[in-house]
Amino acid sequence: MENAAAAAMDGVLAIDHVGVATADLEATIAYYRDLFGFVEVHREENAEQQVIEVMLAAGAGRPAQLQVLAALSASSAIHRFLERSGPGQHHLALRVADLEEFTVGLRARGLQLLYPEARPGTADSKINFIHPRDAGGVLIELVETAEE
Ligand code: MC0
Repeated sequence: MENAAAAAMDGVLAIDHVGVATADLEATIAYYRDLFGFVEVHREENAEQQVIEVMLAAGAGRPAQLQVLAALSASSAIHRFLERSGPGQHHLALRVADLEEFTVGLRARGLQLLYPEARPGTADSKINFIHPRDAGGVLIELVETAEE
């Protein structure tokens, strides 16, 4: 992992969400709802990623977001993750102001992103990823949310 302290990237706005992989979507949703009061705020199938994802939120202004993910097919990264590691924390999503600008900055620092171009994410967002081997074992998603 690169030590970028001397020239930190500008443009991270928030932790957008934490992704949780599961083979049992409804049981996982019920767990976070019944124990912590998370409510479902969005549900979507992402054909490109081959996932169904459900965004859960808690807190006034919904600062806490969890994205529960299940695989739609064996070609999904979520399927591979579940096979290898079982259910659990899958990725950390950082919300950035401008994904294109941010990725240009990362590439200038020699970092590789998984996709050459941003891809569609939840609720019309744009997403890209940094591989866990380049990020201390954490799959980092970068997300630019759609204009409200
Ligand atoms: C794999 N590894 C992980 C990991 N997935 N480490 C931490 N967190 C994860 N989620 C580690 C393995 O343990 C292994 O470590 C190494 O990575 C294997 O690398 P690989 O051969 O490239 O493994 P693959 O084939 O499982 O692919 C990993 C990769 C994949 C990150 C490239 O998961 C991927 O393409 N992710 C991006 C897309 C994605 O995650 N989609 C689902 C969320 P060792 O130490 O054994 O080498 S879609 C989403 O989230 C959207 C809907 C949204 O938010 O809007």
